[in-house]
Amino acid sequence: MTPKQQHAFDKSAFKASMTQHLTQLGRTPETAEMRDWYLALGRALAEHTTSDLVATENDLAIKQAKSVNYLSLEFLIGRLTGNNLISMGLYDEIAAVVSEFGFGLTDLLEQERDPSLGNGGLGRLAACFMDSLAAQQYPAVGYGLHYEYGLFRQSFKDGAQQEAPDAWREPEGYPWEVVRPDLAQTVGFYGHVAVIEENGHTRREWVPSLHIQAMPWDLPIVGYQSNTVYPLRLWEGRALTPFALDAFNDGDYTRAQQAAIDAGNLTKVLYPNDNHDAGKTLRLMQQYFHSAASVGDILRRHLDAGHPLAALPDYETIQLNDTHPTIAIPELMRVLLDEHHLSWDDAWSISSQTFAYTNHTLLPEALETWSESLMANLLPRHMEIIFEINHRFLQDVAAKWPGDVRKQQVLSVIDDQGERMVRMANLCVIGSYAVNGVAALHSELVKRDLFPEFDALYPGRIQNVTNGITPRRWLKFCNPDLSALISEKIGDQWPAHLEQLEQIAQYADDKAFQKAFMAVKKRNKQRLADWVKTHLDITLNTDAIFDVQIKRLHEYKRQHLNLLHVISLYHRLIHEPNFDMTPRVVFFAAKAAPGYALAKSIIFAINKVAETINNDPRVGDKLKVVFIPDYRVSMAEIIIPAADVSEQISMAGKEASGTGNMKMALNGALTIGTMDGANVEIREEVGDDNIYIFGLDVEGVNALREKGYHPDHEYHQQPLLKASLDSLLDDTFTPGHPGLLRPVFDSVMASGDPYLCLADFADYVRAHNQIDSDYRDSTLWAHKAILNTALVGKFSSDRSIRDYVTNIWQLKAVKR
Ligand code: OAK
Repeated sequence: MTPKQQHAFDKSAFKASMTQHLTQLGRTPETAEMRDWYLALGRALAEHTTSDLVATENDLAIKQAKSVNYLSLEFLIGRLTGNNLISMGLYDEIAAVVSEFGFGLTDLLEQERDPSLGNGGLGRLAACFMDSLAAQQYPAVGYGLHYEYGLFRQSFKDGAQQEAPDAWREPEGYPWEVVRPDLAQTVGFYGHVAVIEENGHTRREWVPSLHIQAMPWDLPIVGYQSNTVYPLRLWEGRALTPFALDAFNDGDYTRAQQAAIDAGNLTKVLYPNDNHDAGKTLRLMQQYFHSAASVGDILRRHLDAGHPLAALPDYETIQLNDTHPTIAIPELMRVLLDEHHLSWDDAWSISSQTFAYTNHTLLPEALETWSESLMANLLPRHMEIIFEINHRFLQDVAAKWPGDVRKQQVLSVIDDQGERMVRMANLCVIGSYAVNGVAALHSELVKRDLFPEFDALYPGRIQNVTNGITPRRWLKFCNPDLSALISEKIGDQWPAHLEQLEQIAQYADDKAFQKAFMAVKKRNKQRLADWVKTHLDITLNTDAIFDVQIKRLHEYKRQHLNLLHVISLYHRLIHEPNFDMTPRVVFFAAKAAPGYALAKSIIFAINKVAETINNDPRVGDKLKVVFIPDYRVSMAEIIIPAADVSEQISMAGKEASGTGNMKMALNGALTIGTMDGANVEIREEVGDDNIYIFGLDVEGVNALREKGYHPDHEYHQQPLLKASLDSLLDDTFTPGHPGLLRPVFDSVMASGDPYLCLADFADYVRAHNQIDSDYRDSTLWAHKAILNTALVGKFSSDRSIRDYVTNIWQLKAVKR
């Protein structure tokens, strides 16, 4: 318990509360199982966070302050119990309570299912940002969706990915969430626009033909060592009436329940696409539902606090996490125009000073567009408003560049080459007071390649905020031994001031510290090896290099380049009698979107290669390949502290930032990476000697494309590459079934190798050889690993949030 906290921890009261919650679950301490104890613990703790949440919400100082509203279709929060215990400063106290009941706290925490309410980077970033907002007490509300099923659970059948639904909530409900029926909203869809004549004026009003209730569920975001608790407010779709009474009375039970079935489907499941736009109607319905409910709640809070509408930008800012919540812009305009009867200019002035937009990708296939006819049907009034925004905007463009039709075409919200489409990113840039990329390089490319005309039209609007990660979850909680070692040296304030880690650098050559640091790494590797033994029955050598690539499976992230390196090592072990290598375990963990065929082929190939290598007695324990199924936050918490090498090998220009790169460096892993995303800034921080950079940079990629790239030249010129690729065609890895891995071969040969794996292969192998030799010098390696932990303080999400606060949001902290 920290001095900052108001209430002292009352152990016997807490034990009584847990027992009481067991009773509510229909159990006694004698009959309760581990899961019941976990639920009782969560519920007993949630009593405290809920009361702090309500107190924070009603705090007058917060109502009078400016807040950020973080709108995101994804919040990949991970398990809450352990993390909240850390933030509440109750970890040790609760461990003692739980042990008096006869359990270990870590075992109990293992009972929690991850709330996997996101796909990958963008969703996890939103979770880190909520943690940092609360830690630094910048007033904030997170708005998301209450998916009944999160990201699918992954398993493998004969090496191929299988998907199963992720029912993250226990039948008894998730212990940390609180439903807030008093704050429910109603959201309309479809219908028509009525033209109303009123004392000589005409006005337009949307008459939806379908209404769905948005029921908010609040999850507590607990400030580190404070009693500030902000809500992560997740909207659930519900029918306004449970059934149609007329149909019910007619005996047509199916029709009677249709509304409930439709409403329940709205937030049934998270779309499993990462960096890819699928364009499904139900997805647009989710987006609008999320935006409308959130905008409604923001306005309610603003007006309830007694502030005038015109002052909205002084009290509320709305951050759009990529373009997924863009429809909030025309929604706010609609409410201001049609419900509050503001003039266009007044409404636009408010709206365009309220929204800000973060871009998370340059990949063309991820840039959202919606068919104009689909949108006009689902949201007729919003489509009118978008036309009006665009009409006025194109007048500005014409004024700036008279007669320049091309500028009009690329900047317009409507793409009219082919089926007319609404470009959500253009709408975002036009409707926001700030736009940002997520790493220095990425932000430059947003300006130079994605939005050069917007950058010319609105100088200064496009900015950079480099991503970050929360040090509470990604060091203090997941790596308790390293945390204790650090605190011994520099005190225990670093989780809130990560730049203090720099003081560790002075111990990089201290023999005793090196020994302690590497002993921690070894224990973390053992913990992972034990997990692998238990769950996958593979025995690992913890003296081997633990070489880790964990992230969504995507062609641009180049897991198949890593695979080619693995195959090349295998090839050399088998065919070069004098080849020696430092023992290595190569870990992969990755989910592929269910509809992404090549990504699934790469997973299958990795599994087949792993099977062959792991069972080949000629390899011994020199090389093992482990694909950890069902990658998720709680798995990352075990893998990251155990990593020696962090694979960040995307083709330059494609990975906006990456955040796994930051997590592994913080935990003392060395990066092998391209000059892409935040790798560039990690290198700046840790120095060239403590990172392994390889491959083409953005200029190199562009130059090669200019010149003409021929992957078959690489294939014919590099014997090791050729041999590695050829083994994908024969039956080396699929005995008796040659050709099963051809899709991976074809992706780099027949399909032209769009992400230049073969062009970067030789330099990648060179960098890995350097790692192999450096790792043998354990003093050298310890030195480099320590410096990684010491020098990546910049990548705390606390710093990212301060950048947003100072350069974009203009908030003041409210200390409670
Ligand atoms: C997901 C869906 C659509 C567009 C982007 C994403 C996404 O997850 N992008 C990722 O965002 C992370 C957080 O900013 C970055 O670190 C990753 O590089 C980027 O791919």
